[in-house]
Amino acid sequence: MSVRNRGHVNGHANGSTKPSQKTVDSRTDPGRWRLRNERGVQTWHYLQSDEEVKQWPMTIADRHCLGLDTGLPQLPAARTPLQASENGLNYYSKLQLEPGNWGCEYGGPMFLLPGFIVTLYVTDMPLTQPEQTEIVRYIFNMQNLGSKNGGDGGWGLHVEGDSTVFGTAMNYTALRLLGVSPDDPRMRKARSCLYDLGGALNGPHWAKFWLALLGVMNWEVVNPVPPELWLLPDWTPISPWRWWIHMRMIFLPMSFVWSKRWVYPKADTDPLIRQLRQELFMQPHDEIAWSRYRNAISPADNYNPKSWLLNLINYFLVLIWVPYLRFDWLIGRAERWCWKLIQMEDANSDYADLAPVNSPMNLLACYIEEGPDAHSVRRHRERLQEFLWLGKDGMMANGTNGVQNWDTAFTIQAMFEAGFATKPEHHQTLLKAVEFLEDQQFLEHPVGYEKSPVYSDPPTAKTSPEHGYRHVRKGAWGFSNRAQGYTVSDCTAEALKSTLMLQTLADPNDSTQSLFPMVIPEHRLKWAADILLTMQNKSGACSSYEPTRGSERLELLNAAEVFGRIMVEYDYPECTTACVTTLDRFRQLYPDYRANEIRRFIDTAVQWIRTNQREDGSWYGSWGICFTYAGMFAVESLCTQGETHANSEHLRRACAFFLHRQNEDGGWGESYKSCETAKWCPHPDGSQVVQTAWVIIALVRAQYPDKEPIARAVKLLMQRQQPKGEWLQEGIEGVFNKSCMISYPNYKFIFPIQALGMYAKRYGDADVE
Ligand code: LAN
Repeated sequence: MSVRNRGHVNGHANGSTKPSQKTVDSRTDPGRWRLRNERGVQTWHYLQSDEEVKQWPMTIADRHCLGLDTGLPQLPAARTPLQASENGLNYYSKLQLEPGNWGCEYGGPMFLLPGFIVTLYVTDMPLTQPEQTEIVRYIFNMQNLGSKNGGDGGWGLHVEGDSTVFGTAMNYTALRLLGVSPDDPRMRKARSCLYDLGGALNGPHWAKFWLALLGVMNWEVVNPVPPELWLLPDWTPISPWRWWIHMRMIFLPMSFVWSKRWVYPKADTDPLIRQLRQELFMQPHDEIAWSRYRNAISPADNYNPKSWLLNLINYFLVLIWVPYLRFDWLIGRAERWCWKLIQMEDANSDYADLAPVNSPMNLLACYIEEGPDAHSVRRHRERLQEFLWLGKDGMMANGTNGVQNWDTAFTIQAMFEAGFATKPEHHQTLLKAVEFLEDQQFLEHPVGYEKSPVYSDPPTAKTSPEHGYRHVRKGAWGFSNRAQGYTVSDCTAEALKSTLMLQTLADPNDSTQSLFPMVIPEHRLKWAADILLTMQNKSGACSSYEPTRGSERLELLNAAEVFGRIMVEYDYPECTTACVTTLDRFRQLYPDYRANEIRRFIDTAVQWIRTNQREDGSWYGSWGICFTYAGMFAVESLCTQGETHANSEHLRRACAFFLHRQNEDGGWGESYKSCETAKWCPHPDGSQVVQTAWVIIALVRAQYPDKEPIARAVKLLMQRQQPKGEWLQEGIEGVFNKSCMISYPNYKFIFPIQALGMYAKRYGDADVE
């Protein structure tokens, strides 16, 4: 997509503040939006002319995503679980996208769009008018108004959360930068909410960072982000390469921008910025003693208060390090090394970058270093487009540049587990899905790995500055697509597992023949197994992107305030299970390949799953809400070892945990508060389709001896099914960093389809009353 022909409307980026009524309170014609999907690179386009509309017809998936009538037929009502599963699949399979994958919005976090808008504003790179209109619509739709979260007019950290300064100050700013008038009644309400929370000065670190570079705050209010940390020798326990990848990859461009104290050059003359300086604070802007507010934060934002140690370090940095010891040569060296690492990150991901926080920050770093016309800046701008997603409520920033690999792998598994993989009518769908995965596997390691001193084949988890401290990736899959370039342990595992499921399936009519071709050849399956073998922690468990590189004590340096457990990689039952169950399947196919290592991996990982179980029989989930999600995974791990309810104390406890929490209507419903508090919290709306499906899958796998409670849960799924086979969106499904929720809208198809099919397979497909 070309930057040049992006319509420049509203004039916001050149300082004009005139709000255009076109942006505010209007919406675009939904019938003109199309999702383009080029080998998993997904972008939304607004068609200008009728001719274009004719040339590029809307797909069923487009309509589904936008909440329009899909035109799909009503299906004969399901009488049995398998029929219900099939009806669900009938609807859901129509949402498969051209390259073979599934996609959907991936919203939830409310701090992503504002970062985009601020970055595009200060770099003079406006969005098109239709995009602006839809973003404004989205942000307003997510405002806490009416019955939504107390209706105080603010925004939370995520769409279901109570208002915070972070959410409110940043989304308010984004709306203003998009041309919304401060006199709009919803903006007045937002300001009053912001003032009730103490104004923008009570925002967390990241809010202060964005508002400082926009020129609305002064850099003195931002706690230090010294790039010098990157110069520490690798052996130091606090070196950034040891941190969780998201934290270090955000710290990187943030420290670069902080070091330069870069401010939007037109800030002082831009009337809009001058207005924001009045609107966001409770005191006159000129009178604010900025440095006094470095640590000011509203209780609503302060999920994870800064430690005494971090506060001490910040005082040292502000009072001694920065004024007296931060010599120019040191600053120069630190900035140069950071810039090098930023370039490596850009090269490794073709400017997509790890996630939608570091992506706009890296864009800004390139803009500062190389100027507005640089290739790096243009390419960043193009790739930023992949994060923008149009849903029925407007345009949001997705949490990643899509959910392509993840949802596709789970869809294959659901179809396989439900028994559809051998049915000729579903063959094409599955073949296309696995062909998509084939196309998305990484075939090369990160730039520099092969020439680095830690190179080996098969690879290890060893890392070095020569390849930007990245984890190996040849043979791996990421969460979204190949173009993003980041190995994730469980994404690799789930993709490999689903491929193995299909590629080892015998033709039911001729068991000497396999039903699917070897879409992914043997050597590449082995590369993927090699990757999984690099993923294990000393504990036996697996983490998300890399094995743990630093001590949990690094959490003392968690400066973000709004998130918990972010500084290092942790042990996760979800990721561990994905790796264990996949390697178990892999060794059945290739029993001689690295057999001892795989056996040891599986034994220690499953042992970790056992010890990670809580007294009450549950496991805490970090990526889905919450105990129902993690429980489903952990149970699967134990089942691969031949454990069942009959022979395993662990599984008996796991089942008991679930059964004690089953609702009257037969389902399960767990609130996101479980993630925040690490204690079971029932969902305020009662049973949820997705969580009910997770528990059914766990109970069926564990061979829970009493069919009755499972049958009641199955009945709930069937009752909630709509006439066309779909299920409606309920509460948010996913989480990260304990406090931020994120949506997985395809889960309401994937897991009920799987649960109903698995139930029918095990207990028979009798009519459900
Ligand atoms: C994701 C999305 C997918 C998720 C799973 C694969 C489900 C998980 O099992 C492993 C971790 C992973 C890959 C994951 C990590 C953190 C992400 C990237 C996200 C939750 C999506 C958005 C989030 C990212 C950190 C958002 C940016 C915000 C920050 C606080 C850095």
